[in-house]
Amino acid sequence: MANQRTLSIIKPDAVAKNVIGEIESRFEKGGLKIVAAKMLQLSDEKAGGFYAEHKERPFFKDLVGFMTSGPVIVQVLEGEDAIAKNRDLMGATNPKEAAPGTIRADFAETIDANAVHGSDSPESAEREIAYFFAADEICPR
Ligand code: RTP
Ligand code: MG
Repeated sequence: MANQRTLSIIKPDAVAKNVIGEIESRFEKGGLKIVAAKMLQLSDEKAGGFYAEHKERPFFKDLVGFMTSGPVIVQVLEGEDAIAKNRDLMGATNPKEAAPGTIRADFAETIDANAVHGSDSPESAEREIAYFFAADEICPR
């Protein structure tokens, strides 16, 4: 599998818990490089647009409410098979089902506040990276 990029978000619960560094360390030790990053307070509009695929789901309103409840880190991770690798490091959506040693198992308690986001396909990675970053804000290295 070739070098890939994926969009990662450290969600408000993890930022509030002050575990940004510990989560970044998982990515770096897992072989992913941070090639772009910024801290943002998302608006309802920005968070809703990001999760547009879930617009009709019953949890959409709570999801937007949670994602705007405090600052997030949005970032681009790069590496071999980065999309799948990131999701492996994150663990299952529901932290109660996440494998031991994954970010969600170690830093999250509920499916609503589950510490991190990661793109789920090359198509969503491309859309999500462009949603938050201009080309000149990404620094391959
Ligand atoms: P994410 O998009 O945040 O990386 O999470 P994911 O791919 O593992 O899960 P996804 O199906 O895309 O859902 C997005 C977020 O919505 C919340 N969710 N709640 N109550 C529920 O049944 C439910 N299902 C999903 C989660 O916070 C999930 O991260
Ligand atoms: Mg998802």
